[in-house]
Amino acid sequence: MTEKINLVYHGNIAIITICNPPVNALSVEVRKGLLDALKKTEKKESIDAIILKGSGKTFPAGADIKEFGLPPQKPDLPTINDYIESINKPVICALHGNTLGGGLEIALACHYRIAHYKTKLGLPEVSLGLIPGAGGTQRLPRLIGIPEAYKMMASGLPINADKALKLGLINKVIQDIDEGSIQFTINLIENKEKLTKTKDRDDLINNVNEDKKNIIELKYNFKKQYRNQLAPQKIGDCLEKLLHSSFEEGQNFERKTFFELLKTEQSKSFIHAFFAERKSSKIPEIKSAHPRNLNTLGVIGGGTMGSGITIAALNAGIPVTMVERDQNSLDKGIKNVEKIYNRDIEKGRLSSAQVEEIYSRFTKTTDFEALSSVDMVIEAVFEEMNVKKQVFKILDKVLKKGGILASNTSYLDINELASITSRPQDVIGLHFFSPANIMRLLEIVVPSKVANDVVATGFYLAKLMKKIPVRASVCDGFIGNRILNKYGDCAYFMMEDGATPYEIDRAIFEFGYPMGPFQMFDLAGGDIGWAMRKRLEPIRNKNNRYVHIPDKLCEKGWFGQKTGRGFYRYDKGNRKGDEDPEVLEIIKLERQKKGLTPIKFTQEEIIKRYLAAMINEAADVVYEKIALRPSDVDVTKLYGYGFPRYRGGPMRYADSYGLNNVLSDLKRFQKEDPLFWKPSELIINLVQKGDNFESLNS
Ligand code: 3H9
Repeated sequence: MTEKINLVYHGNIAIITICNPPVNALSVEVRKGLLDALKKTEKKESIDAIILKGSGKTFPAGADIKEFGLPPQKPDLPTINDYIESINKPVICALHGNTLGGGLEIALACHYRIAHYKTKLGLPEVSLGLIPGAGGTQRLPRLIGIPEAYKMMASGLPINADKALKLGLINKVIQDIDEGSIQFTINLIENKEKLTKTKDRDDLINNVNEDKKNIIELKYNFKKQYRNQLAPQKIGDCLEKLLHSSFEEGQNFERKTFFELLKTEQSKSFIHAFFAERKSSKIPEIKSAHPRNLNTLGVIGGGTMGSGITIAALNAGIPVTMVERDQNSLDKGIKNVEKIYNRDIEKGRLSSAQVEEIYSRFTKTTDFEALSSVDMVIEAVFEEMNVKKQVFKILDKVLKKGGILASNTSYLDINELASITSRPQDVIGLHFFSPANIMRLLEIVVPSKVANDVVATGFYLAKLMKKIPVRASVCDGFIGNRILNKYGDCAYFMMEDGATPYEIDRAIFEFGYPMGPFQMFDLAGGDIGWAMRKRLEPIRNKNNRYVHIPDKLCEKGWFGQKTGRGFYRYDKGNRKGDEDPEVLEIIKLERQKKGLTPIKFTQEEIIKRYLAAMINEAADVVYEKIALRPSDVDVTKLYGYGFPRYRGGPMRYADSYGLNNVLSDLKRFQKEDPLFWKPSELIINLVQKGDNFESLNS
């Protein structure tokens, strides 16, 4: 056999194992080898049954995504699946690990499916902007019924082995893949079980009217839930086809739809995001260094960030010592942590015993000396340089040699913080996003003097916490907030120039964001931006345009949701917010003060400006090497700022929109405000060379 396929015989049973680490993706060599092995074993008279398995960690986790976009190569997966199904000997697949996508589609075509009790089974193609393309939409409903199959495929979320058994997706859950599959197969042979082909089953799809109704209803729900996304709707189309066609016609329709989707910008953007988030942890520092020990963690501060970081670390199995300056603040911090765990218990996500076990690793104190032996301390105190410096001075004294001092600052200069310690090589920025126990992005900010193994430890911490790390160099706001400031300003300018905050929010929501910038400012709290603007006031370039409207709202104490008023009114706990005529009045007055005649902005124009501001600043962030590569900016914006994943991130969006188009938009806007809209050198250079951001990702 090829090196990707291993074929051995166990008496009258053939065992075919797919060996394509790390996830046994179904590349062309795997497909060729698999088909050869199947043909060989089918012909062999001494063989009564065939077991299909995956080596290492998993049964195949899907098609080889790297092959998407290349000319298709034979044999294709549907052909293999049809072949498996047609074999007149039982084909049993023994599943384990992540049996996903094309991997699960192979399983669906087998005559029997048994799974190790820890197996995850799913059809996650929607997360690549695709639909299952090897019979999944036609076979899965025949095994578990249309509503369950549609939910599974539209969400893309895997289910566990027990649920799969309950749904009828698998025949048995086993404890040991090798022994269990052989025993199961011996029993089958002895009992001379009749073969059932999935494609011939119709017992769960014979209620056409009821199923039609279900599909229409689910399609409608998924349209809202997966706003603007093509694939969940297309799965519905395939299910409708299934109701009125033969298996073969249904499968052909599915295949055609799969290839149509593969050509879309949505699918290309999703696939870009998949690889971008895996690339972000490939950084130069890690090549030459190993992480330091990370067995214990200190967290300073029990506010929203400190308690979130504490929970993220405890959940990752790391013992945490939380330090606060006095007992009162410490009690609040403990309450913040307990509130989250109590909710986990209430919702059944964790048992009381599990939470007790977690608490046994949680130490709370007001004594900084308690940090003397921890491996890393993350400070999450008030966002003010002097406060942080005081904390770092204490840490410098208290922390053991080789201990790591991390700051959770979201803007401040970590080089400056490092410089007041005697050990700048041990100082790093770990910028968590709120709520830190939920948000997956972690910006790892690399100051100039930090040691490589400290950076490696930051990435290791991210891995333990199951976060998506992005490396950033030091600048005001790092990658994410620096870019946010720019398009935040752009939103303010459009507001002052004539658009209402509500029109801007609607346009950005339509683009695919979960909310617009003004809703986001209200959610985050206007006071935070206000404090930052005041901090930057002395060094602000007075030639830059400045919009006073947000300050006017803050002066009234309108900080957003938490005060019941911001750009919106949140009366009687209404969290969605109502448009506020008084805000519009304030805007009008400010315009009058500046002698501005309001301009009408179309939705398209709002999006163009907002995105151009974002892309231009992001290009500078790459040009100045604050981000290692454009795809790291995409990951930051996707995971920390709600950029719609089906658009792949701002840099991927810029490539699909055309960098020359971005540049001409910038030049048009530049006529109004040459400073703000000055095109990034990087964009100019790339357009001159006919290149795009993607060319800088490798
Ligand atoms: C499909 O099947 C279409 C069919 O319906 C129809 C076909 C006709 N291909 O994530 P990890 C790489 S669509 C190629 O860090 P984990 C990944 O890039 C597919 N490469 O591991 C990484 O490479 P590197 C449907 C893949 O343990 C390395 O493997 N399936 C693929 O954290 C390790 O990955 C999916 O969408 C692939 N399919 O998570 C599943 N998968 O080391 C996609 C991974 O160079 N995969 N790689 O950075 C996953 O969700 C996760 O990888 C998995 C393991 C959960 C399996």
